[in-house]
Amino acid sequence: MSDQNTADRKVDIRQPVMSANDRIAEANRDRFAALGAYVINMISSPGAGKTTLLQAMAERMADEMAVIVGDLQTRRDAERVREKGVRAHQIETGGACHLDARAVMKATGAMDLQPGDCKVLVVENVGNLVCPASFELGEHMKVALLSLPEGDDKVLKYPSIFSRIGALLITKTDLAPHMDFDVDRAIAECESLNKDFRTFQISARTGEGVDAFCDFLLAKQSGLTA
Ligand SMILES: Nc1nc2c(ncn2[C@@H]2O[C@H](COP(=O)(O)OP(=O)(O)OP(=O)(O)O)[C@@H](O)[C@H]2O)c(=O)[nH]1
Ligand SMILES: [Mg+2]
Repeated sequence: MSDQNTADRKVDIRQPVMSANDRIAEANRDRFAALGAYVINMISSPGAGKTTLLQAMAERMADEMAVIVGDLQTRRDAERVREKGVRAHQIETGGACHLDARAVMKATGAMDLQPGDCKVLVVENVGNLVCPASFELGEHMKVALLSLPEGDDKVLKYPSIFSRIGALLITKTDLAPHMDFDVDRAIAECESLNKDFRTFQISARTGEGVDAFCDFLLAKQSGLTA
């Protein structure tokens, strides 16, 4: 079979699947608006420090936040967040490498969140820099973490997520003396993809940048009702 014939026979099944997801994401958006919560979709490679940052955020705003966390298996991350006094729901995807809008809809139902229960709802996505970028959950903003041990060259290697984010969190900054991560390079490469994002340099270990990020999210939530 010629290449041309093979190309003619390809069926693009991605489009309808994405549309179904987008429809549910739209319903989530309505739900989040009714709750009055600012919702972020937190995305990074495995181990960049998402859950540790949520634990550090809980020290500042436990009563103002709620968390939905996705992993392939185990309830460990939700337990870690709950130990800090934050309402948290774990989604075990059973193998899927990303969360989709339906899973988040079911999770918000299971949590029975009511208007005013939280100002900020964080969805910690499955650790993966690729697949979560393509699935809208109904969030207000995608936030990506890039930790120093991963290297400063990752933004252009994984452009789909970094072109869609509203905040870039450069994490584990306490490790800077041991790493040759060029922060300016990572930011400049992100600016080449995306003209509208804020950068935060964060160490959940020392607390650097955590207050600033919490304040940023709370200001976003205030803006919802302003
Ligand atoms: N030095 C240092 N280590 C950190 C920091 N934040 C997280 N870590 C460590 O990094 C490892 C992974 O952190 P997690 O918070 O579990 O990362 P995650 O992104 O939630 O991981 P997944 O949910 O598995 O994708 C843990 O051993 C943390 O203690 C930080 O600010 N500084
Ligand atoms: Mg985690």
